[in-house]
Amino acid sequence: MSVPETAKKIKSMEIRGAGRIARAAAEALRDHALSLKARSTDSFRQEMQLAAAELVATRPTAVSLPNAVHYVMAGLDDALTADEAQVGVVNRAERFIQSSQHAVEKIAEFGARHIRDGDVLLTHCNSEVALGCIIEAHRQGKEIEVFATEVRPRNQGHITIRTLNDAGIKTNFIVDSAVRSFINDVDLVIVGADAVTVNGAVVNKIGTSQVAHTAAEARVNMIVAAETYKFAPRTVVGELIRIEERPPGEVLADEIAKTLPHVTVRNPAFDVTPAEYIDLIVTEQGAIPPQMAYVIIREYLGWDIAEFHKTFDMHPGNGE
Ligand code: RUB
Repeated sequence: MSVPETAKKIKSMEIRGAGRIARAAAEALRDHALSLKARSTDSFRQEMQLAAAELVATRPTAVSLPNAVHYVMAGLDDALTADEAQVGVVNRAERFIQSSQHAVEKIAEFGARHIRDGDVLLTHCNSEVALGCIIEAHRQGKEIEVFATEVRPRNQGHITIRTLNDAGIKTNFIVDSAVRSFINDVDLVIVGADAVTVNGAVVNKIGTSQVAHTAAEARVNMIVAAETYKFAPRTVVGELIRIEERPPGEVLADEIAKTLPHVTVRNPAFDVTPAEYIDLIVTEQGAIPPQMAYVIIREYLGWDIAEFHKTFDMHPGNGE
């Protein structure tokens, strides 16, 4: 798919969910690299940088997107000819897509081990990796039941219940505000992530932090399923995750809003759950307590920190 087409689909949320967005961006960069007839390395690099910028600008919160783009664009490093640059980008894009798919499978395997026979689970939003864990536990023959929230305003819960239904998993569909009413029936909360910061806070769909707070108060464990490329390297140097605020019309019809001049509709798409509400983050490298997020950033995303060190002329980290 072309870069503008992919960017449009990410913006309109036809392509959504942090992992899928990252893979779609890698695919678009690969296809763009293959379509370019650049005469020089410089013009190839420029064209690729424009494409990368267009993709990164689509949605601001899921850090998997800049992480994927950064990984693929590193294929341009050290390329002496346009052909070498093209091969570098295409190879890296393929590698990213494959390792992302592998990560989703590994997390399902690891995450399923935290789900016991007879467990009642609760999930919020529509996370490919969180659902992967649930479906794997079911596939292993564990008798499980799920509470899935509606996820206002975009109703991602509808996608979740269809997936769970198709897998033959007993599911209860509830409105977001019913979480507290059912939390005492729940054994484990499992959600995905758009970003994990250096202090182990998890950025995920709006409402996740309310679910987490409710679970903590009821002494129900909460785990987060997140590939290592959801961890945000730049939070090490103080950069904050930008929370996307989407159009008010998603929450309240414009015709109604027009009649309420004193009312402002706020529509943040994500929120931040502090580390203390999270028991474990399950990555494809294994499960970690959220407080160990720095180790993942250091080990697997060191390239980004190394770049900052270069910028500030400091001693580089152990990145590629
Ligand atoms: C999706 C969302 C998901 C994470 C993780 O928000 O918050 O929980 O992206 O998903 P949106 P995955 O619908 O606004 O993109 O595990 O599939 O990467």
